[in-house]
Amino acid sequence: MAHSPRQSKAEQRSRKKEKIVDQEVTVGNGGEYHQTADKDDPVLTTAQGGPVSDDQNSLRIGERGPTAMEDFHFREKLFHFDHERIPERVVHARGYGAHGYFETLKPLSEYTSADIFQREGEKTPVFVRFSTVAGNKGSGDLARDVRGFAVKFYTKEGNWDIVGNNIPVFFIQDAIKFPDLIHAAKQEPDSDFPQAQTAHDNFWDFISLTPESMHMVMWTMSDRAIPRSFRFMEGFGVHTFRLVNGDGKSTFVKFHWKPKLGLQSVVWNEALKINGADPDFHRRDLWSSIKSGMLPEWELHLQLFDEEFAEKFEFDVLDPTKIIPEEDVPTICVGRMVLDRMPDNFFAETEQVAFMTQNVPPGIDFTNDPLLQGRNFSYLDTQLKRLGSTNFSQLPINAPQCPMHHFQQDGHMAFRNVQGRANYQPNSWDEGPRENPQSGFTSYRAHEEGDKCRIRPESFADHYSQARQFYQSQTPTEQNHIADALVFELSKVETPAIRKRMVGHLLNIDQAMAKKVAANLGLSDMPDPVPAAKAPRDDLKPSDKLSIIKNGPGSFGGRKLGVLLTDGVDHKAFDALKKATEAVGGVVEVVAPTVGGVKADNGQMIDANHKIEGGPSVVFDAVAILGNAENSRTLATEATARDFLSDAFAHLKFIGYNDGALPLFEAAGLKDFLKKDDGFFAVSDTSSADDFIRACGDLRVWKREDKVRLRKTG
Ligand code: HDE
Repeated sequence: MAHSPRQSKAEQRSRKKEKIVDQEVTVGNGGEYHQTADKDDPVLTTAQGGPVSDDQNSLRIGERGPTAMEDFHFREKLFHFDHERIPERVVHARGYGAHGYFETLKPLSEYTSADIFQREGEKTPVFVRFSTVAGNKGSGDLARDVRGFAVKFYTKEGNWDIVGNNIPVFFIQDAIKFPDLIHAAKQEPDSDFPQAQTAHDNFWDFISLTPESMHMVMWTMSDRAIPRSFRFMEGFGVHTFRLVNGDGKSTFVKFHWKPKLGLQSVVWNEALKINGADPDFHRRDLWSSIKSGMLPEWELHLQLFDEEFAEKFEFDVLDPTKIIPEEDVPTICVGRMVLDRMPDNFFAETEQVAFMTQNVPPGIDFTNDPLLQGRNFSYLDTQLKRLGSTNFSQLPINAPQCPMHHFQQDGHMAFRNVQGRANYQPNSWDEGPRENPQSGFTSYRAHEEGDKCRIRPESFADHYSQARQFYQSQTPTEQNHIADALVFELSKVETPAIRKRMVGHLLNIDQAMAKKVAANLGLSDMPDPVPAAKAPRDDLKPSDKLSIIKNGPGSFGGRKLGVLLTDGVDHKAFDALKKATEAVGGVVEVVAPTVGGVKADNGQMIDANHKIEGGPSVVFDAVAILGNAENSRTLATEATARDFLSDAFAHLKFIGYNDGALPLFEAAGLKDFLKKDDGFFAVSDTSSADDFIRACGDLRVWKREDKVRLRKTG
C-alpha cells in the first residue's frame, strides 16, 4: 500500500485504510475509494507508459479549484474515451463472433486446387461472426431478420471469407438496389424508428414494388428469421461460386452450413418477449455454450454442378433469388466447423473483423451473379470507412496466418512495413517477393462478350414460382406462421394501399395463404393478383429440406430446461430431472422466488440461476414446475410465476410438473388442460423424468397451437 513519493504529505494523510466486503481500499479525503498497487500488482499507466498515482481525482488548483490543463493523464484518458466508437457496420451492425477450426473431411482435388481442400483431417483456424441485418449495434437479438453467417478461414494461401446468411436467397438481384433495400428496411429517416423491425410502411412499400423479393420474403416471414440461437441455424453462401481445379476446369458450387444440433426457431410472441427479457439472448447462448464446453458445430456441404446442369436448370444459377433444391443437386459433406473459443476482447476481434467476399484463395472463384459482383466492390470500401485505414488488414483478427510479402507501405497505423531497400518490383536488388504464375491466384478464363447495357436478363424474371415452392414445402404449422407473420407486419403498415398491393403479390404465391392474410388484415375486398412478368409455375416439387420442423433434432441435446422450484420441493424429482436432461446433453437452470435458491424437502439447498422475474419461461426450451403445495399457493399470487407457466403453454412448450405445483396451474387457468394436452408430464422419479425429456426432443407441442391462437381461415 505504498503511496507515491510525489504525493504531498497532506494528500497521504487524508487517506485511511478500510475493508469493504472483501476489498481492501483506502478512503480519500472526499470519501472516494482508492485501490493502490501492492508489490505484485501491475501499476496503472498512461498510454505512454507513465505510472499513475491517482486515478480518482483530476489535478486541481486548490481542493475546490479549477482543473489544470497540465493534467496530461486526465486529458489523455478523456481524449481516448471521446474517440472510442468507430462507425458501426451500415448493415449487420449487431453481431457476435467466436473462434474455432474447420476440419477438412473430404479432399476435393478433383474440383479445386484450393489448399484447404487437399488433405483429409487438416484443421484450418476460423473466425465466425453472426449478425442481424437491419438493427443498430445495440438492438435486440430476436428481431425478425435475416442472420449474417460470416466465416473467415485463415488458410495457408491467405484468408478465405464466406460472407453468408442463414437464408439461401436474397431480396434483390442487382447490387445497385442494395442501398434502397437497406434504406427502406432501417428506421424511417424522419422519425428514426422503428428499430430493428421491418414492420413499417417504408419496408413493405419497397418490397411490394420489388417483385423479385417475394421468394426471400417467404423466408423472412418464416421462423427462419427468428432462430432459437446461432447454434441452430443453417448458413448459406447464397451465390453460385466456382471451384477451379489444377487443370483450370471449373465446377459451380453453392456453400451450405448445416448445424449438428438440427434446426430450431422460437415462436413470434416468444421472440417479442425474449427481446425484453434478454436482448442478448443469442450472444449469451453462444458465450455460455462455448464457455461450458458444449461446442457448436456445423458441417460444410457443397452442391456441385456443371455448365450442362446450369443450362438445363429451370432458373438462372446467377440469380441470387433462387435456390437449387437439394433434391435436384444433393449436397455433399466436405468438412466440419467447430467453434471453441470466445474472443478475448469483443471490440478488437468481433467489432474490427473485416469480412470481404473478394477474399478467395486460388481454386475458388466468382461467377457473374450481379449481386456478388457488386459485393466484391462494397466490402473493401466499407472497411476503410469503418476501420479508418487501408492498414485494417494488419489488425491481428484480419491478418492472414500465412507468410505475407508485398510492397504496400505506410498509411495510417502502419506497423508492418517492407524491410530492406526494395519497395517496388521488378527490381535489380534481388530482394523482395516475386510473382508465381503456378501457385498464384489465376482467374478462371471465362469467355465474356456482349453489348454494354443496363438490362436485367429475362432468365431472372420468374419471381413467384420458388416463393410458392418454399411455402408449399412447409408443414401446415409453418405455413400458418408465415401467414401470421405477414399479418403482423402488414398490420403495422399504416397505408392500406401497401397492404393491398402485398396481398396482390401473395395471390401469385398461394391463393389460400393470400386469402388468409387478407381475412386477418380485415381487408374488405380482395385485390387482383399483381401482373407477373412471368406466369408463376405450380409444378415445382416441394422440398423437405426447406422446412425447419422436418429437420429438427429429435433430441433435447444442447437445449435448456428451466425448472421453477419452491421451498420444500421433492429433491428426488428435481435430481431425476437434472440427471435425465444432462444425460442427453441438455442443461438445467433453476428459477426460484429469490436468487438465493430454495431449500428442498431433505434440507438440501438448491442454488438458483434466476429470480423468477429475471428467468421467464421464454428463455428456456422446455420448463418444469416442482413445488410443495403450500409454497406453490403462495407463489401463485406472484404474477410473474403465473406468466412463467401460461407463456410456456402459449409458446407450445413441454411442461413437467409434480402434484405440489398444481396450485400454480390452477391460478394460471391451466388445470383443465392437464389431462387434455399431450405436452404435460407428471415428473416424480427417474422413469417419468426420462419420459419427459424424451418428449422434449420434439421441442414443441405444435398441435396445441390451435388452442392458443385466434385465426380467421380466410
Ligand atoms: Fe452484405 N454487406 N451486402 N450481404 N453482408 C456488409 O460489409 C453488401 C449481402 C453480409 O459479420 C457490409 O463489413 C452489398 C448478401 C454479412 O462483419 C457491406 C450487398 C449477403 C455481413 C455489405 C450485400 C450478405 C455483411 C457492411 C448487395 C449474404 C456482415 C459492413 C449486393 C450472402 C459481415 C461490412 C460481418 C456486411 C454490402 C448483400 C451478407 C456494406 C452491397 C446477399 C454476413 O459491405
